This record gives sequence, C-alpha cells and structure tokens, in this order.
Amino acid sequence: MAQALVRFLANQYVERDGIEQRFFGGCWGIFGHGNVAGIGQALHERPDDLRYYQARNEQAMVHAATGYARMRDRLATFACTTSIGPGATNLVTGAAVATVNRVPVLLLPGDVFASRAPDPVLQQLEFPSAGDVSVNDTLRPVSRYFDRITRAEQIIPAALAAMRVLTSPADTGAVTLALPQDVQVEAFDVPDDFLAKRTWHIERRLPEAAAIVRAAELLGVAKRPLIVAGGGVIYSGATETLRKWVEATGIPVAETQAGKGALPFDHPLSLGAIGVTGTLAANRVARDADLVIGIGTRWTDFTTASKSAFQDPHVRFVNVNVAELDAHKHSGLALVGDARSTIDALAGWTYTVEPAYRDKVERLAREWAAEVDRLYALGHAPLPAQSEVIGAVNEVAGPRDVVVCAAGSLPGELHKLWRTRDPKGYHVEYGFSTMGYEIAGGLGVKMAAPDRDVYVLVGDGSYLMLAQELVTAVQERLKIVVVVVDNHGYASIGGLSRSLGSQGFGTHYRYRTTGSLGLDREGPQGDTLPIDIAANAASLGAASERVRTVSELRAALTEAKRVERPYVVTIETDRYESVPAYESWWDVAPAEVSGLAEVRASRERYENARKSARRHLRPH
Ligand SMILES: Cc1ncc(C[n+]2csc(CCOP(=O)(O)OP(=O)(O)O)c2C)c(N)n1
Ligand SMILES: [Mg+2]
Repeated sequence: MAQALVRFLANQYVERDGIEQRFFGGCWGIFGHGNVAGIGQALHERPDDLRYYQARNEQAMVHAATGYARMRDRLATFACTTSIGPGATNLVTGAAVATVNRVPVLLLPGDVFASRAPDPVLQQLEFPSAGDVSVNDTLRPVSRYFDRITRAEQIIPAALAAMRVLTSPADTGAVTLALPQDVQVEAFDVPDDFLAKRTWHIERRLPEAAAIVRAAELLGVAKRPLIVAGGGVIYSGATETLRKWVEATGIPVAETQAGKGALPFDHPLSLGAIGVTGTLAANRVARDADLVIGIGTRWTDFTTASKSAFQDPHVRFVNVNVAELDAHKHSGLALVGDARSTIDALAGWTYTVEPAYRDKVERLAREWAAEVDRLYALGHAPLPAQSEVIGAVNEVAGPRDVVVCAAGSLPGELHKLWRTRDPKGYHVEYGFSTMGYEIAGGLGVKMAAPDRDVYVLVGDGSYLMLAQELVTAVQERLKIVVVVVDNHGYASIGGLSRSLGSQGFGTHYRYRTTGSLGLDREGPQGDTLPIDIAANAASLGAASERVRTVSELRAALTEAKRVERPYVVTIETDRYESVPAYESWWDVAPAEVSGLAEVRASRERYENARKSARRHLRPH
C-alpha cells in the first residue's frame, strides 16, 4: 500500500491559468518502527518518484513544508512521514500552523497495528474506553481532512479526498492520512488509473453577478473606502490587478501580516500594516473608513485591533474570499470568489474617491515613510534597538529577497517597518505565531525559491525552541541567512506582562535566585544565563558570528551574501526599546481582582479601552 501511495503522490499535478506543476516537491521524514518498513521502504525503492528529505524534528519538517507551500502560492507542498507515537504527536503544532494559515501540507503519521496483534505495540497509547483511538486522533482538530487507513484498498478514496482538500483554495490546510504500520506493507491490487498522472485544476470562481452589483452600489456611495489586503491577494496572484484597480479608483490599501507585499511599500496608496501592529497611516484611515473591502483576509484579532480599528458608526464591510467562513465575517457583504477574478469584476464599475480623501491618504503615507526612516536610524546606545536591525537587513536585502519570521516582538515591528518590494518578499507566519517556525519555515522558503536570498529574523527565545534544522540546511546545502536578535529572553511577553502589572514575571533568562517572592524583578546584569547562541549555531555546522553594532551587522550581512552556506549572525539589542503602537488596542484582559496595585491600575485602563471594541452586526 505504501508503494502505491508514493507512486500516486509522485503523479499529482495542479494547473492554474494554464500553468501545470507537480504538487509534491518531495517527502520529509524521520523513521521509526511505524514507517521504516512501509513508507520508508517505498521511498527507498523508488527514489526518483518522491525525493526524501531527512529532518531533525517532525514539527520542523511540517514548518518547512508550510514555508514551501506558502512561497509557492499553495500550488505545491511536501508530504511528511513519521513513525507512531512521539513522532506523530510532534506533528500537531505543525499541522495547526498549516491549517490556521490555510496552507496545504500532507501528513502521513504511522499508526498502531490495524490487526491489533502486537498490543500494545511500542509507543502505543492505550485508551481505556475506546479501542479505535490512537495518539493520531490529536491530529483531527488541526486537519482539514483526516483518515485512518485500516485496509489497504481504502487508500484509493482517501488519497483522492486528500488531494481534493489540499488543492481547494477554500478548504486547504493540513491533511492527515494515518497509516497503521501493518497496512503500509500490505499487498493489494492497485488499479492503473489510480497511479496515472492526475491534474487538479484550480478554479478562479466568481461571486454571482447580483452580489457584485450590490457591492458596486455600496462602493458607489462610499466617501472613505479602504481595502484590507490579506494573504488571499498574494496566493491568488492578484497584486497587479489590485494595483491597477486602486490606481483607477484611488482607494487606499492596508495590509495584514499575510497580505503584506500586496502593494510595493512605496506605492502612494499603500498605507502599510493595519491593526494592532499597524502603521499610524493605516490605523487613522481605518478609524474613519465608511466602507471596508477585505480581500482574502480572515479578519484576525490583530487585523481588527480587537474590533476597535473601525470606528465609523455606519461602517460596512465587503468581503472577497474563496472561503464562505471568511466572506461572511463582520456581517459583511459576502463576495465568495477568487481575489483576482473578483477584483476584475469590481473594476468593471467606475468609481473614484474625492481628491481631498486621496490627498489625505497620500500625506499620511508620506508621514509614515518618515517615521520608518527615523526608526531605522535611531542610533540607540549602548545597545542598538531592534528597529535598527530591521533597517540594516532591509537595506542589505535585494528587492526579491525574502524575510521570514513568526513570533516575539519581531513580527509586529516587521509588519510596521519592513519595506516590501515584491509580493513574495515578506513571509511572517502570524496566523499561529509559532516560536520555532522561523528557521524551519525559512528552509522551506529557500527550497521553493532557490534564486532568492532568504533572511530569517528570529528572537533568542524562538531560536532556542527550534534551531536544529540548521543541520538540515547544511545537509541540503541550502543557504539561509539567520539574524538572531538576542535580548536575553521573551522581551515581547515581558513588555506585555509589565503593561498588565505583572512586572515581566517569567520572561528573562535568569539563574533562579533564593528568597524570591515569585516576582521576576530586575536583577544584576550578571544574573543573565550565559547562553552563547553564536557558538551553538557554529556547532550545528553553520557559519556563525556575533556582532555588536549595526555597522558590524551590515558588514556581516554583506559577507553572508558571498558565502554559500547557512550563515547565522547574532546581535544583542536593547530589550526595552521597542517600536510604539500607533493608535491601536489589543484585548488582553488583566485580572479583575489582585493584591497588586499595578494589576488593579491596568484593569482600570483595560475597562476604559475596551469600550472602543465594536460588534459589526449591521445587516445588509
Ligand atoms: C510555541 C510558542 N510558545 C509560546 C508563545 C508565546 N510567546 C509569544 S512571543 C514569546 C517570546 C518570544 O521570545 P523571543 O523569540 O526571544 O522574542 P522577543 O519576545 O524577545 O522579541 C512567547 C513566549 C508562542 N508564540 N509560541
Ligand atoms: Mg528575545
């Protein structure tokens, strides 16, 4: 059965706009008794069908697959094979990342014997009240399709269902086919048609004409329209179509994390990032917008600044999205369809904003550019600020190069400050914001786009969580440039904790001090744990150096351009110097009762701030 599955996967293709490509770039895997004799044997016997890539951690291999799939606009991905037990459960976080971000990955965890003969087999969970449950059931809620193959011939409908979901722009995410280890090696009669080349056509669906008319009517009376561009704009390849439409109409564009790059940063109608991590320009325009056109966005809490971003009492939403789930959010007028085709349809209606509105938008965008200049050149001492590190990487990176990030304070600062010049140049995983995605995801990005330089920006906390795929980068001779921003702990959460009255508790890397009250207080500098990230990276086989200043960082990045192997640059930054918020709010609730005055004060501020959160229930 595993042999048939490998041959099937190798023969899957997708086609969009007349361009056909192979869907699976290969198969990541770590072997154990649950897959070595099944999928492992099949990959070994036919190495040309599906190339095998060895990873260090199962979670990381899903991140690599996700990075690859996102970079390829979801038109290609990887399969990931694991053993049973811990190998399989290590997939859960990776699966959640893929599913939350709507990115296809195929997971093939081994499973316990379908025969139940060896019972309990090594690493089997014995679930006392149900015989058909294994640890793989933890993958159900994070998979858009889940199946367990208990008889060999079941692989035929299961594999077809898996491909339907993986290639569906609306339904895609992680797909899990759990493969009991005895079934993997079973023989069965495989129909030739199952193994034949199969092409999945990716449609560009249009909303019904009446819905387009309703949206055009709303736009016709709008005075302060705003487009919020999400990841769907980029996946759909709609950036050029969007640019033409906004130039014809004068409607400004704000971007979500996944949508950043929808317009080049210096386009006069680009307001940049929106929401909690948004620019002053975007957040000001959002506050007063009377019509918000969301295109390919899931409307996350960060995008809407916990539903406080849009304050016009009569604001209405039009949502262009392939997924009904998203198209109906905020009581929006749902345009269920592909971003590019739907923008084309909307562009058939003539509309232009008033000159005063356009002038205001363009002025705000110019003012924001000056703010970025300021933050790039802050000259903070004695340690540089993170914004200066971002500025240095941005200056050295070429226009088509890619920045990769996921968690900590970097994603918010990158969202505000990174100057994106190419639709695929900004790759921040902020759907699940997973510490540890960065290096593994960056590896996948590099595999998908070998002709671009990939700059992974990663905090020390994320680095320590999952850095070992550096070894895989060395193995595959893939050059990624990793910039580790070392502030000795979880600076972002430390700041959040302080703002909530909890004094940064548990967010520094410190020796445990005796007699502590349990409160994490500022201790002497020497208390910081002596972690040498540069030495750690070198020990994994990467070129590695520690730099002290921004000019040393520039020199290191210039050197890294020349070197053809993974290159890690570590720089210490000031943990308390951060880019401010720009008229936005994030709903994180402090305790209603506390013995600490700081917590009580923060609760009071919170009660006040949350009055700005809205419900957006207005029917159409
Ligand atoms: C796997 C995981 N665990 C916990 C969190 C919550 N969290 C968000 S940021 C952060 C700290 C990240 O530290 P670091 O990478 O050093 O970045 P910094 O905050 O210092 O910028 C934590 C713990 C998370 N996002 N992901
Ligand atoms: Mg840190």
